[in-house]
Amino acid sequence: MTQSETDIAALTQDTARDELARLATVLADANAAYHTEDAPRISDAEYDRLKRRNAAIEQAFPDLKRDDSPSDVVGAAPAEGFGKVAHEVRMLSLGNAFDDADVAEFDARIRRFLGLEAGADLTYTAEPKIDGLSLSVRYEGGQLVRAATRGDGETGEDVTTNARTISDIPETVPNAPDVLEVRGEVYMAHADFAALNDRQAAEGSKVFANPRNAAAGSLRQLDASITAARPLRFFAYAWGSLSEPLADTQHAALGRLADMGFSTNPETALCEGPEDMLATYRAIAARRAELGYDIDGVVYKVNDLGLQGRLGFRSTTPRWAIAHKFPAETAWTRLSGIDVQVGRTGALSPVARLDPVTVGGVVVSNATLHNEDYIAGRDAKGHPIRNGIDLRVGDRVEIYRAGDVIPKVRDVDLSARPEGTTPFEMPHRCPDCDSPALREPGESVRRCTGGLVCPAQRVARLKHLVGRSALDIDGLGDKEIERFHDLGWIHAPVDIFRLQARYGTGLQTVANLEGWGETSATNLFDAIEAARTQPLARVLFGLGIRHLGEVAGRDLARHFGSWDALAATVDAAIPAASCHRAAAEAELAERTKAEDEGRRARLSDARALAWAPVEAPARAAWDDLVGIDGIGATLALALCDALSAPQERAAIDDLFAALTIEAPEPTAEESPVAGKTVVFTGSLEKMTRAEAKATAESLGAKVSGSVSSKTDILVAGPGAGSKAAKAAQLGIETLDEDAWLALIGNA
Ligand code: JCF
Repeated sequence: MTQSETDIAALTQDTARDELARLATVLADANAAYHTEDAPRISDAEYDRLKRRNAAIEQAFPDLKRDDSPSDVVGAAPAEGFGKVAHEVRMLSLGNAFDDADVAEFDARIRRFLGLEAGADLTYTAEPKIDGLSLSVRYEGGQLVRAATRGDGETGEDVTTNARTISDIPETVPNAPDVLEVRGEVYMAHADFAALNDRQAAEGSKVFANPRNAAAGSLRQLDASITAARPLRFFAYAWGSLSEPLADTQHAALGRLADMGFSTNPETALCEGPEDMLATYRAIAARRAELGYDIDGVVYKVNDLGLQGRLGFRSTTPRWAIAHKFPAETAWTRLSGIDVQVGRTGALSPVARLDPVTVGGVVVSNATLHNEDYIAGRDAKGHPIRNGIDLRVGDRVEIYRAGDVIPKVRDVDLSARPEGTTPFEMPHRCPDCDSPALREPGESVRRCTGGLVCPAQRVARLKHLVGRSALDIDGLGDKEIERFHDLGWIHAPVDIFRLQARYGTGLQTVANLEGWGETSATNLFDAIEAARTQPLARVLFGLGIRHLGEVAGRDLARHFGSWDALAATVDAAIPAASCHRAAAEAELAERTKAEDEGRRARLSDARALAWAPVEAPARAAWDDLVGIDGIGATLALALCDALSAPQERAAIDDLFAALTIEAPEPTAEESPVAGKTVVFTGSLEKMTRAEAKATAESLGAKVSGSVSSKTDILVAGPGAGSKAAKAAQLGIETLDEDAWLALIGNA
């Protein structure tokens, strides 16, 4: 049994359900980061591992499979800013094979499905799997009419204007079927990527982490002239809607696409069965570095299109194709030191300093070590990783860099451990400000408790505040923040808005600093003045409060409308926060005890006891906070913590005093649901939950996640449960989806 199978066998219904919930969140986040924000947060190998783990748990506990199971998801929903395109034929992703046995099983499965006799001929194509992003290009009457990204497989982004700038994508196609959708991969060649990054660096613009990100960032430009200036290429490998078939085989269809003027991969080969496929895989892997573009595996497809048709699809992947992935690239080197960095929220992050080593073509000298448990050889649940072996300075370690994200340590060679090493100990005081650094129960991260007293946290938070998604001040980036902070000119957030008054004229001025002049100083002061007027959501996000991301910033801004209203509710809820925490701790303590009949009762007793001292107004304020759709107890706690810390509170109040908050978008006053609090429950059939929420909010309604006496309307779809019952009990108006649509006037 492998490691992962052992612990799946040890899972209970409860732990399996919890883990599936966690995997759904982690994978959805990873998906969003990868597809929508062009900024991968976890490596491809890690992503694949988590997805496999999820599938394995689902197989062991089929009843626990979630409605939002990551197994059913392809890519992520389209980002805002581009038009949407519904794909007539779904754009699929591929299942993965990781070793020879998986490839043999792929072939065996197909033979079983088709009922082929042993030894019967079955031909496959094998081609390099390009590490780019997929695109569907539609031609009508031989003329390019539309190009769309994959998006979530059903709906992609309209990138027609951008795609027209790619020279591998012809504008007109001779002898094409009347309707032709060509699918393939947009990518950037190594040489073009290097030249682009040189250019970007020279201009002081963003340097891309890898060709895939560069290709994605270039294709998904709202300004097509930028795409035009980027050297993108395209390999065609599949098709969507067709008014007539292209050919009888995959290989011949690729030949036709090539005849029509598309680039098809010249490495594509025909294989007679698994042995041949594996030989081709090894040959392509051996030539990987010479190809001139990134590939991350080999794609095999059944060659006969008639057989492809019979094989069909599973939920998101074709049965007739599979991607045989390359293992993540690794290299061994020496761990020369472990530094501890302090982040914006005070988290102490251990960073491995490495003797520089090349991994997958990039020189690596640092790697993330996550947290102290990871270094000690334990995962978040206390299970052993690396067979429980810890990492010590001086160790020989194996580094991997799959998906070109932050390098990580995969393994350690215990036999090479020098004498006299000692286990790493995470400092219990902040390396920057010497405040105590504490670990909360159930958390793997140790945090500096210095808050704004800690220079490292202060600088990190100032950088966050002026960042693109927050105040977005031109000319005030990370470097400038560090400089002004070191000079003591910007200490608290509000100092940004006092910079001109204090250092605009006189002896010490920004203009007199090295590298600055009158013009650049004036430009900076102008940009700061312009940034005084801000939407509430951006400022809330910019505060850098834990768990308060962009989405939560918008939700809170919409719900409260002003800082004063939000602060009043949080202030009122502060007594409830400590009770919530006490209840959670009591529950945690109870849960670690043996499972027995009385546990449930004791859990609810513990909860009731902890909540008993809370007065009604605090309780109401707390419920108001956590009742906002998308705002949970975790964020509510973080808000209470931030606002009850005197220094921090003063810094925030000062900042708001210096700002002008933009009036929120006027909502339709005459809308029948303006000002009403609406709750959606059960399944909606005509729109997604997200769309329903957005529509209601655009009509001036507040959307809440739970039913309370403040709820005005409950929209209940099929499968509505406890919320519908509670609404009935409270006498709240309940509508079905059609009645809701009729009410808002677009049934
Ligand atoms: O190169 C690729 N990334 C690639 C992706 C190649 C293929 O032949 C594919 C693919 C995704 C889906 N074929 C399908 C059906």
